[in-house]
Amino acid sequence: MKSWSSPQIPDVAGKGKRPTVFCSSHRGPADTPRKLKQARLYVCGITPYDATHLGHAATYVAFDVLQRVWRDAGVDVTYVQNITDIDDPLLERADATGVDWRELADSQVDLFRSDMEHLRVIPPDSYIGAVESIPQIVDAVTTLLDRGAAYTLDSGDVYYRVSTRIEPPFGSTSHLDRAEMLGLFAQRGGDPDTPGKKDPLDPLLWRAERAGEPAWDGGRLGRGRPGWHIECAVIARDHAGFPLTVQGGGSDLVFPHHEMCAAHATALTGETFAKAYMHVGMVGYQGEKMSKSKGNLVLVSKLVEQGEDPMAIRAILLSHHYRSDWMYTEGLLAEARTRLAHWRRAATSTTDPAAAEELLQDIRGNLVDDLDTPAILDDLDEWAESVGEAGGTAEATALIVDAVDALLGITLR
Ligand code: 5CA
Ligand code: ZN
Repeated sequence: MKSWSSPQIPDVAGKGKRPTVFCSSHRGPADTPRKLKQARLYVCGITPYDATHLGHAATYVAFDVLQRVWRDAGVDVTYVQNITDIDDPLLERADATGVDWRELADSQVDLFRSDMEHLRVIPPDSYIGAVESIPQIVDAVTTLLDRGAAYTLDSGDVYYRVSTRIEPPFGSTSHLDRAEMLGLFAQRGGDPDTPGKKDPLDPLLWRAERAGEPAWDGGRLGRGRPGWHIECAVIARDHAGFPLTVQGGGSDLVFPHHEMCAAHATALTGETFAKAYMHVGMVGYQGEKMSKSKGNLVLVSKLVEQGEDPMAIRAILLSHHYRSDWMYTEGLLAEARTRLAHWRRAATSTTDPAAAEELLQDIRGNLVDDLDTPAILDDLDEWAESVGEAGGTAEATALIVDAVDALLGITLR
C-alpha cells in the first residue's frame, strides 16, 4: 500500500550511540547487539475505522524517535507497518454507518497518512494491508494446519493450538498467568467461549465466509477472511524477516496480540519472532483510555483543522515518557504552544558554542537511555532561557535546531 512522504531530516554533527530500550518481554534492557548495523522494526498499524487519535499518534511518534536515534547511530533501519484493513470492528462500524467497508478503510488510511505527514513521522519502508496479504496468509494457515498446529471447527473456522510446542514457548512474551490471559483474551477481540475449541485461548486464524461478510478464496481453507494475529506474523515475516529487532505497539497489544503473533511466527518458521518488544503507554482522555470503542477521541486531524501547530502536538507527546500512561487535557496543548513559541524565539538568537555542544550530548545521552524525551524538553526550556548571551553564535543555535529536527522531529524554523 502507498505509504506517506518522508520529512526532510538534517544531518547533525557527530554520531550518536545505539539506544538501550526497555523490553517488556525481558522486563529490562533489551537484548539488542551493541554492534547492531541493521535493525528490523515492525510496528502494529491502525485498524482504519476512526483514525488518528492522540493515543495512536503517541505510539507512532515514539517509534519514530527510536528510528531517528538508530539512524543517528548509523544503523540501517527496515521499518514495516501493517494496516488491519479487514476485521470485525471495521465491518461493524461500516454496517452501523452504512458506508462500504472499503471506502471507510480507504478514507481513514488517507487521513492517517496526512496526520503522519503533519507530525513529521518517517514513513515505513513497507506499509502493508491485510487484504493485500491474503494469499500469503492463506499459505501460512494451510502450513499450520498441515503441521498440526491448527485445526478446523465444523463452522469451517480455523484455530491455532496454543499448546503447540515452540521455542521460545507460548507465554514468554507477556509472562502472564492463565487467568490473566483469559481475562485479556476475552476483552481484546478473543472468543474463549466458542464451542469446540481445544483451548479457550486458541485464536482464530481463518474465519469461514458468513452471509453478508466479505470473503476471499482460501484454497483448501475454503472462502473466508484472515484472523488478526496471523496477519502481523505473516506481514512481519515477508517484509522485515525474523527475528525482528523490535516489535512495537501500544501496551494494549502485549496480550493476546503480540503473544499470538510470536507463537504463529515461531510455529511457522522455527525462529524467534522478536529480540525485543517495546510497548507504548496508553493515552487517556476524561478518565479513560482513549479508544474508538469508548468514543473519547481527540483526533490529530481535528486539532490540525482547528489551526493547532502539529509541532505543538508532537511536543505534548514527547513531554511524556513513551512507557508511561497519561491523560490528555486541553491545558497540555496550551502549555505546548507556549513552550514551542519559547524555543522558536530562541532559534532566532545566538547560543554559546560550548553550551550547544553540551546540550547536543545531553540530547543524545537522554535518547540512548530508553528514549527519555521529557528530560530533553526540559533541557530545551533551559537552553531557550540562556540564548543571546555574549559570545554566542548563530551556528551554535543552528546545531541545536538541527538536532531537535533530526532527533525529535520538531522543526523550530
Ligand atoms: N490494527 C491493530 C494492530 S495490528 C490495532 O491495534 N489497531 S488500533 O487502531 O487499535 O491501534 C493502532 C496502534 O495504536 C496500536 O499500536 C495500538 O496499540 C496503539 N494505540 C491504540 N490506542 C492507544 C492509546 N489510547 N494510547 C496509546 N496507543 C494506543
Ligand atoms: Zn499487529
